[in-house]
Amino acid sequence: MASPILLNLLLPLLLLLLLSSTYAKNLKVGFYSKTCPQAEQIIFKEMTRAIKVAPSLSGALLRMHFHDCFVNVMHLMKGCDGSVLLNGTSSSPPEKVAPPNLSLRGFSEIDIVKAELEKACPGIVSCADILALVARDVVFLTKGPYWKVPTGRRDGRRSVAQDTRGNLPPPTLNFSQILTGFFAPKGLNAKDIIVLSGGHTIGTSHCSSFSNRLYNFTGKGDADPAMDSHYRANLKKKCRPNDATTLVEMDPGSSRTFDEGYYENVVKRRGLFTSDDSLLHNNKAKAYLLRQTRGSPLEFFRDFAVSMVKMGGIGVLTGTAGEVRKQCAFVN
Ligand code: HEM
Ligand SMILES: *[C@@H]1O[C@H](CO)[C@@H](O)[C@H](O)[C@H]1NC(C)=O
Ligand SMILES: *[C@@H]1O[C@H](CO)[C@@H](O)[C@H](O)[C@H]1NC(C)=O
Ligand SMILES: *[C@@H]1O[C@H](CO)[C@@H](O)[C@H](O)[C@H]1NC(C)=O
Ligand SMILES: CC(=O)N[C@H]1CO[C@H](CO)[C@@H](O)[C@@H]1O
Repeated sequence: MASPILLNLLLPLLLLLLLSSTYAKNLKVGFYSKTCPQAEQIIFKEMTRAIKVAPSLSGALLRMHFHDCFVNVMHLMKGCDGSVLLNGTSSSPPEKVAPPNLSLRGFSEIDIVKAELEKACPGIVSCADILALVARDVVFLTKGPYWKVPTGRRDGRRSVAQDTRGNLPPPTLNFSQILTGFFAPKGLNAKDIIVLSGGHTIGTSHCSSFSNRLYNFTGKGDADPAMDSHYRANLKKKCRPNDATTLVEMDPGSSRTFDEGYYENVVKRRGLFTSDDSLLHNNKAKAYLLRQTRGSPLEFFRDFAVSMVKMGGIGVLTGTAGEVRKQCAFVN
């Protein structure tokens, strides 16, 4: 039997080893270049097909990677580990059915990609990496930037609905609340919020995610005075009170094109969520917003790629931690 003294010495060392295997620096561009050289090509080809058939998937799939990375229980170092895709067991409902994830779509598209990868290179490409590569591809396919995605993530083995609470930022929060409550604890900073919020240039939102700003902002049946009144009138035509099903474009008229339109909207007080509008009330964010309204997306594109790589490194499992799932909906 090991002596308690030996254990006392070994345990911290073991923990250190465990933790170091979760550092994002262990990811690398081209991780599959020997084990599955065609992996990224297979994903890109399938995404090209899918976005052509169902353009609205682009927003859903970008958001899915964000959610995967942010559901991060600190003591378990869980982050971009594909857990958002798990179906769970009857005794523990999966992240999929937790309230903030109800609006997630695109699971079956991930299953299609995974099935093709399993055919080409069984058991090699993780679901967590698929989400990161798919997010990059949908941005590129909607005319946004392209970037090299560091890979080598492994899939986690735990998913409970409980995990999403307190991890995903609600749209009703302001900039400083999102920074201190959600981004900073994950190693992301104010600039990352400003830049990644630009992801709202594609995709749709349910009316219920912002209808408080139209109908009942302070609980007195009032509207949010911070929202442009013409924009509000238009939204009210689309969204009835307590409307849980209608979808609206987040960047009206250009919600399938990744561009700087989001920032132009926010500057015009046409950000959909309080969290979007709050960028206008932070000096650093406002300066950034204004620069993006000058007609060139280059600064935003470059920054978006950098912040996506950063986000993609949150709490990843690498080396021999976790596993490579055979099916993204189930642990092996
Ligand atoms: C900063 C904090 C954020 C908040 C509060 C937030 C909140 C939301 C909400 C409430 C929706 C609408 C969901 C619905 O009703 O269907 C949404 C959609 C979306 N979000 Fe965010 N989000 C944030 C950050 C991000 C980030 C970092 C990304 C990715 C880089 C992102 C990408 C998207 C996309 C693409 C959609 C559209 C989804 C679709 O078309 O189905 N968001 N977000
Ligand atoms: C996962 O569960 C959903 C219902 O929550 C079901 O529709 C879907 O078919 C399941 N996925 C798989 C691969 O069994
Ligand atoms: C953000 O919201 C919190 C809570 O309502 C408030 O205390 C804080 O002053 C707000 N920050 C800004 C910059 O508006
Ligand atoms: C507005 O919010 C208040 C407080 O949450 C609630 O009591 C009231 O019923 C709401 N009114 C409407 C029209 O939804
Ligand atoms: C698809 C699904 O799981 N919908 C459920 C989401 O959660 C709400 C409650 O928060 C249920 O009413 C839905 O049935």
